[in-house]
Parts: sequence; structure tokens; C-alpha cells
Amino acid sequence: MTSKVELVSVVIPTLNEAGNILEAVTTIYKELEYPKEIIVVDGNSTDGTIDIVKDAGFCKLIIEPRRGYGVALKTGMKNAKGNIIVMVDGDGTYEVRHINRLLDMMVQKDADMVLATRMYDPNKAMGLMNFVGNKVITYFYDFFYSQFLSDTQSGFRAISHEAIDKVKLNEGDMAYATEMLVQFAKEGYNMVEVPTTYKSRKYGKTKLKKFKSGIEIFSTIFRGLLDADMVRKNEEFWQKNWFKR
Ligand SMILES: Nc1nc2c(ncn2[C@@H]2O[C@H](COP(=O)(O)OP(=O)(O)O)[C@@H](O)[C@H]2O)c(=O)[nH]1
Ligand SMILES: [Mg+2]
Repeated sequence: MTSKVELVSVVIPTLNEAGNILEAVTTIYKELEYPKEIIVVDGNSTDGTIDIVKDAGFCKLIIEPRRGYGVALKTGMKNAKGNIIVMVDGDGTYEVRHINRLLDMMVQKDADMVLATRMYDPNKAMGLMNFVGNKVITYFYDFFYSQFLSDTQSGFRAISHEAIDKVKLNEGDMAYATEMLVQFAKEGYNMVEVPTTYKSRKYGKTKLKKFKSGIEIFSTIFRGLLDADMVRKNEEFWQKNWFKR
């Protein structure tokens, strides 16, 4: 539940994003219309990312030498002071100008999480494999957890700090983002989406290992179902809502 945005903590994981990070943080710094802190969690980049963040002068920099996207986000969130946390990649692929949309929607819908969905215009930058993988994961997730999301793999999200503190998250890499959705659904938290666009990476390489992450994400979704209560809730929900799809 979010009735007010008091302080936004933007948490950005980076690993060798020297050509992308400055534009991302500068845009957020300029565009974000709420009180804010920008936290960059760097995995000991060797390409100058760290100096760029230091020189920018308005970011908190945390070095997290342990590998993993989830590990970095968790460390950033632990240090976040805001009542709302925004997570977003530092690779310039998300349209960070849209950040206010997420926060406006948090209040408007009294939401626990707002995800920026890239599915209104996925052809722009998402590769075919990522698109199909994302759709299959999202279909399974929505079906088993009674949700109506379109882009479960979006890494651009506003999250209630209080809500995320209440759930236990164990995944250290990319499956962390899906585990968060599984736990939020189980808690009955309110999750909504706003549209955004996606851009291709201009510098550096993706750290996503498609096959490994795919397996981890599916096992996260199915492990979450090993809870009889979840299956029961789900059956009731789909009986009521099937016609809405
Ligand atoms: N600190 C840290 N950041 C990471 C790590 N792996 C990925 N990232 C960052 O997390 C974000 C998402 O990773 P990315 O490679 O773009 O994955 P993709 O969006 O799935 O292609 C980027 O900003 C990366 O720099 C890591 O092990 N440590
Ligand atoms: Mg990326």
C-alpha cells in the first residue's frame, strides 16, 4: 500500500557499464520529480564505471564484489532510506525518463509494486529469444499466481520498501526479479504495470545467461507452488476470473 511518496531510493546495479551509466543517472537526477537518492551498486567494474559514478557527484556508490544481479539489488535495497525503492538497470536500455509514471501510479493505485512493461512495443529492442522466453515465463507466472502482468522480466520497478522488507528473497542472480513477483503474489500484494519503451544496448554486453537463467526462473516459479494454500487460492481465482482474459 502506498499513499504517499516521501523519498525515492533508486537502486542501480552496474557491472562494466561505463558507456551507459552517466546518461542513466543524469536523466534520473534531472527528471525524477520526487525527493530522491540514487544508489549505484557496482560489482567492481574494470572499465571506469566506478570513477564515472564518483565524478557525477550526486550518487551514493556501493561496491558489492559478490557476483549476481540479485545480490547487487539486495545490497542496494538494504542501504535504501526511501519509502519507495525504484530498481532499474544501468545499461541505458530502459527509458528512465518514464520514472515518474511508476511513482504516480504507486499512489494512484495504492500499489505495492509498479512494473514498467515493455510489451506495448517489444519489437523495438528485445531480441526474439528474450521476447519468447519472457512471454512463456509470464504466461506461466500469471496462470499459477493469478496475476495479469505482461512483462515479468522487466527490471524497471517501483516497490514499497515496507512490502519488500516483509518477504524473504534467496535468489542471487536474474531469477531474483521473478522470486520477488512470486512472493508478492503469495502475500496478496497489489502489482500493476505502466507502459514504457525499450532501447538497445549501445555499449558493453549483456550479463544474462539465457539458458541458466531460464532454468532458475522456471524452478523459482514452480518451487513457489509447493505450497498447498497457493494452489487452492489459485484455483478459486481462475474459476472466478477466467472470462476476463
Ligand atoms: N553489481 C552487479 N551488477 C550486475 C551484475 N550482473 C548484471 N549487473 C547489472 O545489472 C543490470 C542488468 O544486467 P544486464 O546484463 O543488462 O542483463 P539483461 O538486461 O538481462 O540483458 C545491468 O545494469 C548490469 O550492469 C553483477 O553481478 N553485479
Ligand atoms: Mg539490460
